[in-house]
Order: sequence, then structure tokens, then C-alpha cells
Amino acid sequence: MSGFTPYRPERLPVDEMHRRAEAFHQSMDSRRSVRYFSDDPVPRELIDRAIATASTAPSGAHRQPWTFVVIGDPETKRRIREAAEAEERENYEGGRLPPDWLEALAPLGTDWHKPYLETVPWIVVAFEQRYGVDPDGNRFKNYYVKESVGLACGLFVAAVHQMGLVTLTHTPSPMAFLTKLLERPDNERPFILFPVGYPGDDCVVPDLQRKPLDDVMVTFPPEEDG
Ligand code: IYR
Repeated sequence: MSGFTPYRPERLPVDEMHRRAEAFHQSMDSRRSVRYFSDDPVPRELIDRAIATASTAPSGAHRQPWTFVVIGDPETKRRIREAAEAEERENYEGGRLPPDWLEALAPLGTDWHKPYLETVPWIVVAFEQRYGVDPDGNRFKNYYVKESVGLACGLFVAAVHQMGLVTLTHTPSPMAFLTKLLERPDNERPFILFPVGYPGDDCVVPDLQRKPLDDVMVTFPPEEDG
């Protein structure tokens, strides 16, 4: 650590706070997970910027225990698709997903086919660093790794949305094949795979509703009525 430095973010007028809060909520509420992508190219710098934004996330002991692997090479995308589809076929048709899980997925219309893994200009795979390795090869502990990487991935999703692109939080299961295929070291585990691009002209999304605020929030102690 390098000591402390003053931090004085601008204090906004309350009406401006409301305006920004509402605008940000509206923007994020318009985000959807997408499974139909265009093959239109996306500048690499935009992907870099989204990852830089993700990497601003808070993390346990500021260890930033994540690695984002960027894939634009068609042959690697093809190999990822092949391996992901083999696993998912086993899930959907080989009996690996129990009936209740299949039932929960039915409204989303998902199946083992993942053609978008080849269509998209970019795939980004977030890896969690279960432990760190210093330049001398010594292991050190990381803390709250899943919370940290989850936060970074949330910011990645928001960054992609903010620039007018779309993504999907894809977790082909099991996804150990990604460690090998992308030649990641032993301390890393795949966390989420993000196809990133523009939505395809054929893009549809399930007609989902988000839970109303009162279903996801309680006040404690409860406020008196009236
Ligand atoms: N990984 C599978 C199944 C799947 C699981 C959940 I939970 C989802 O919200 C969506 C899909 C797949 O990608 O199809």
C-alpha cells in the first residue's frame, strides 16, 4: 500500500442526484441478455475499455483476483463453440440437467445449440484467480474471490450495455475446458463467458418482467403504516 490520498468526489444538488439515479436505472433496466448476435465487427478498443471498467470493481484486500481473456480468432471461437455445445448437449439431452432445472429454463427457450459463440466478433472469458502467484512463483491468498469477480463481471455487463453493445452471461457447464483451451495457469478457474457484439437483426428476447422493488427490498425495522 502507498498510504492515503484525499478523496473528494463532487457533492451534487439533490435534484441532480435524482435525475442521474433515474437515468441510470432506466438505462440499466433496458439491458437484456441476448442470444442472437450480428457478426458486425466491433473495435477491439471498446472491449479493452469494458474490461478496464470491470477492473475498477472493489475486491477483497484489493487483490483484483481476475483475468479477462479476449478471443477474436475464428478458430478459437470455433473450438469454444464445439466444446461448449458438447457439454451442453450432455446437460440438455444426456440427462445431466434434472427435470426441475429444465422446467426453469423452458421460458428462456435455451437448448444446447450455441451458434452465437462463432457469430460474435468477440468472446471475453472472465477467470477467477483462486490464489495469487508472485513473480518468484510463490502462492499468496486471495480473499472473497467470487464476490470480487462477480462485482467485476457486473461492471463489465454495465460497460458493454453503456456502449450500445449486447452480451450474455454464459456459463457453459462444466466449463473446465476453457482453462485448457485458453492455456490458463493452475490458479485460475473460468467464471463467466461473455459473447459480445451487436444484436442480430433476428434478435428476440424472452418477454420477462423484473421483480418490483417491493419484492426485492425490505426495511428493517419495518416502517409503521400511515
Ligand atoms: N448453461 C446452460 C443452461 C443454462 C442455465 C441457466 I441457470 C440459465 O439461466 C441459462 C442456461 C446454457 O447455457 O444453456
